[in-house]
Amino acid sequence: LLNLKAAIADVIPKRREELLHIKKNFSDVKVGDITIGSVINGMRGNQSMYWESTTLDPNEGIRFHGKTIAECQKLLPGAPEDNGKGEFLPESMLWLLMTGEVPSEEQVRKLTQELAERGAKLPPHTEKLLTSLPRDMHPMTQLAIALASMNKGSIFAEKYQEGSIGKMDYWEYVYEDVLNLIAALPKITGKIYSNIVNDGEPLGHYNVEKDWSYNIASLLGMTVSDSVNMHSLTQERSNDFVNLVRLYCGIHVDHEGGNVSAHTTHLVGSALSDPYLSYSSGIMGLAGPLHGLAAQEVVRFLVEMEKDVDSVENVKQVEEYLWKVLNSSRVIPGYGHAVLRKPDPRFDAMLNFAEKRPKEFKSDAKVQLMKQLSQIAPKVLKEHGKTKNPYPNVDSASGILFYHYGIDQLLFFTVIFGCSRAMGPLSQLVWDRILGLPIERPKSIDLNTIKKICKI
Ligand code: AMX
Repeated sequence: LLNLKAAIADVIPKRREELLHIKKNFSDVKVGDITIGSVINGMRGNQSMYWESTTLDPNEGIRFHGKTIAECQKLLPGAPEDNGKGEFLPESMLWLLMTGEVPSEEQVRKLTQELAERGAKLPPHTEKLLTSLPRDMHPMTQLAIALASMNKGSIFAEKYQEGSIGKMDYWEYVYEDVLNLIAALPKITGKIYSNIVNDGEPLGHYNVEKDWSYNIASLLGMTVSDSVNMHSLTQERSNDFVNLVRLYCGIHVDHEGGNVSAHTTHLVGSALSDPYLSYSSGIMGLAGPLHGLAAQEVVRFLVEMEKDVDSVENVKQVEEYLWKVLNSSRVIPGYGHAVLRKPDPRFDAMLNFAEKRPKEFKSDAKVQLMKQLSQIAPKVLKEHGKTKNPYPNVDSASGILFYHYGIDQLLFFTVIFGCSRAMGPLSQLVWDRILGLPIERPKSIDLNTIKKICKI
């Protein structure tokens, strides 16, 4: 089956049957105990959400339908022009997330083409709205506004209003919205970036023959053939940048269901708000400094630290700098995680990207500092003794690599994260409707109830 929707339809009957069987026969089986600690501490460790495609192992990191990042890098198809030497395409990951199957080259080519065609034209009102926004408006606000505005064209919302579709068919219309939303992201992202750096004037062309990440790069002004080529990149460096976007977007798609952006999208969608409204809400959460905005915080941190230390080799000075931060009750951005307890394999993947290109990155002191920090900070954080995970998360490497190629608008990084993150939570939204999951409504408890339970 070459068409993604048909491939999903093919696996639906079996999955529906499995979940129905579990619901009918095992609904009373206990998953775990909820403690008072979990209630007042951000629901940590509380296993109470169903998530279809990814799980986060505290030690091994993320798995996409059971596959690690390294396995995905081996198995998922890349762009034809890279001849197997580049990164896998986020389109390949989207296929895996939606179907649970590794796609063939041909399936990925078709999906790439379908997304490129769907994304060739933004709805005129969204384009106009983006043009009208203040140039200094927070890029994530611009993204959330653009996505929410696309709800005007939601096929699911329209069909639902008409009352013409049954519950088991909702997914088909949600799917259409989800694909249209993901397809629109390169143009929206390009428009936001050009609002910030070029007074709204386009920095590149949308090329319908190319893949989703290539178009993001082009519209940021970063390809040789389809952009104004903002930083006079050579063909080789431009190809590397496109592959950086592919890698970054391929591995940020999902991090199981409980993180703020994924959970928000799922929660809002459970009220049957359409995918545009649901993901726009997820984007609002991704904008927080403890979540997606951390990449920007890291770049700022590295830029400041580089000014303060004589050399990246000066371990003692770097340690002192870190202690200064910790002693002033600030966090070390890019370190720690709510679930992970080991270095983030996504961090390793980003670091490997730089390590594979020594000529490119060796003389970039900030990139070297990022690498050096991943050796020093865990020791300092362990000594500090508070954080449960003293190791680098993905954000400690990602922003600084974009910065290296000249994307220096720090607040903008999270928009690229927002492009990638659309794929996981929105695949889940399709599955939420396939499986007929209900509106979410956990029970909250007040202080008196807590005291009663604790007998105090
Ligand atoms: N630097 C200093 N202190 C840290 C720390 C860090 N990097 N990470 C955690 N801590 C502190 C916490 O603030 C908390 O202190 P408190 O008891 O005084 O409130 C204590 O250690 C225990 O926290 P935890 O259970 O280890 O982490 P958490 O689940 O509460 O929070 C996270 C997780 C990611 C928000 C936190 O580690 C953090 O703030 N990190 C820095 C920001 C960051 O890198 N965020 C990106 C996360 C990945 C993503 O979503 N993109």
